[in-house]
Amino acid sequence: MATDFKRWAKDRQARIETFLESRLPAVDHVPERLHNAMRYSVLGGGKRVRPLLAFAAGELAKADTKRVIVTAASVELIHAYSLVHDDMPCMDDDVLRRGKSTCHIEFDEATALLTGDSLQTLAFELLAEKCLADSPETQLIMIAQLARASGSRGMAGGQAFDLASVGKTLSLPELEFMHIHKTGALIRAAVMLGARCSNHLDEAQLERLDHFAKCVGLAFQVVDDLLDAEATTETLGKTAGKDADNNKPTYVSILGIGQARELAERLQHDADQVLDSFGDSAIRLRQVTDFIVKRKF
Ligand code: GRG
Repeated sequence: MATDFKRWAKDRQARIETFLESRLPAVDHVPERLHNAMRYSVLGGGKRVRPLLAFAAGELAKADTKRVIVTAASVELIHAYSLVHDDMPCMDDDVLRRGKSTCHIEFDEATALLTGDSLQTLAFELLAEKCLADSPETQLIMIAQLARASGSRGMAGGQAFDLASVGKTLSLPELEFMHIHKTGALIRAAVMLGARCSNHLDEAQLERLDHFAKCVGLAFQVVDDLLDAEATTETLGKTAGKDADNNKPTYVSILGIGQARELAERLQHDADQVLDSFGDSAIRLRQVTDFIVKRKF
């Protein structure tokens, strides 16, 4: 089964890469430097966790794969934009991402800013393409869901909370609030958008899926904190140990390694339990969750 998942994930990662490759503007289109930076920041790296979740949710909902690819790519473009901006000197000020120089180091700050902006708008250009759902109304819901997940009541809001919390002591509920927004909102959008590519699931099922996605979003962040504390820069492809260096509150700083690991496992258990009612059709979602919790990078 593990090999089967590896093959499935590799296939979906390759498909998303090919699709993104085909939709990112070519480097010989003006402005060449910006297009080059966009392709540099998106292609050839990253685990593609959000697209994998969208594919897995799409399979649960028996959605047309062609629709899911476009939808998954739109979520990945938002993610890539957030990484480019997060790495800039005005935010996390990092030099390494996905095993190579960050965008503002490879290009320059202004180009990095425009790269993030352009990836964000390209995401919505894709999500507005014809017939990604069974009805235009559902597709509008999907567009609104991605917008909300990315903005001040989602990822950008979580980032603002994060920037304001450096050097402070946060309670566990405050830390959870921050991560539900900063990381969780986009992970939740990936799952829900993948599922909405068909109208196979009813509202009660969508609600259960949303609950699942919330658990996975938090589990993702707990593991991210553990990896920041335990893994090396070489394995991660980004600077390790930054949270402690920057005096950032994390699950590890609040709970310690052991309890943070237990929390990740408990969240995986909760996520799996929510999927019980879907039976075998949720197998890929279970496997992607397992990958998220057990990953080493
Ligand atoms: C700049 C609006 C704005 C938001 C930034 C997501 C984010 C908010 C910042 C990224 C900083 C960070 C390390 C967050 C922790 C979780 C996270 C998003 C890790 C990176 O995601 P992965 O592991 O990365 O999925 P890959 O490279 O595999 O795609």
